[in-house]
Amino acid sequence: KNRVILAMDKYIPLEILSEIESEVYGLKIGLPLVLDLGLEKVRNLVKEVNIEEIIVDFKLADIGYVMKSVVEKMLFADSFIAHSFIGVKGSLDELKSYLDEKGKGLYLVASMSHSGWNNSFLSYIKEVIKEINPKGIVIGATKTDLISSFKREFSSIKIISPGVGVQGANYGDAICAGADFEIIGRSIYTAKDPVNQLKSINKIIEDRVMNCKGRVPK
Ligand code: BMP
Repeated sequence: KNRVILAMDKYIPLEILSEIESEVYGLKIGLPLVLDLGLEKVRNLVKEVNIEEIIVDFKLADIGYVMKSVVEKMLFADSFIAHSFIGVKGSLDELKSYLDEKGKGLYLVASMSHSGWNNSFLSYIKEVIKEINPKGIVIGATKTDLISSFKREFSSIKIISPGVGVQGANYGDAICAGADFEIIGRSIYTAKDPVNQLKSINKIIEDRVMNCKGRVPK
């Protein structure tokens, strides 16, 4: 089972992407990529690849109307990431019902990977997540305890986890703690040979998961 979501914040040529597609679960499209290539080229690139889930990550944080105006231009994706601190009424509620209507998924940011993220809003963020009931949440791989506690509290919500590799978390840590997928960007796309790099990462994760099984919270 593929456990990696490739964070594409920089352009990766189609020849490489087509070798990568069978090795990843998902592709996360970042704002830098869209600003570099333009929307049309991103749309065409996505059309050419065969990857289970295409996630657009602009970390939306706005009123409902504006967030809808963004996602309606990107309905080639399967799902979208938004912040949760923006709250429900007039914002996430409108985005969620729009995405539901279009058959698209929503991920909410629960806790970011960088050291300066302030977890004092965590109980509020949990309230928002409960109310919105998104397809998934984003929790930094650098915070494995939080991953486990969210997994226990929100067992049906998928956890995707960035911060692996360049940002310091070890491959497989987040999954052992209960995450469903690890989001990995620079460690793959800046590698000399991204395809083989990804294959070795997958192997490390697989070995790690074998050894942590049983301890992965259900
Ligand atoms: P990298 O593996 O190159 O560090 O990339 C991590 C990816 O995950 C980036 O696309 C970034 O936007 C995203 N991300 C993160 O690093 N921390 C978070 O808390 C949330 C994120 O979405």
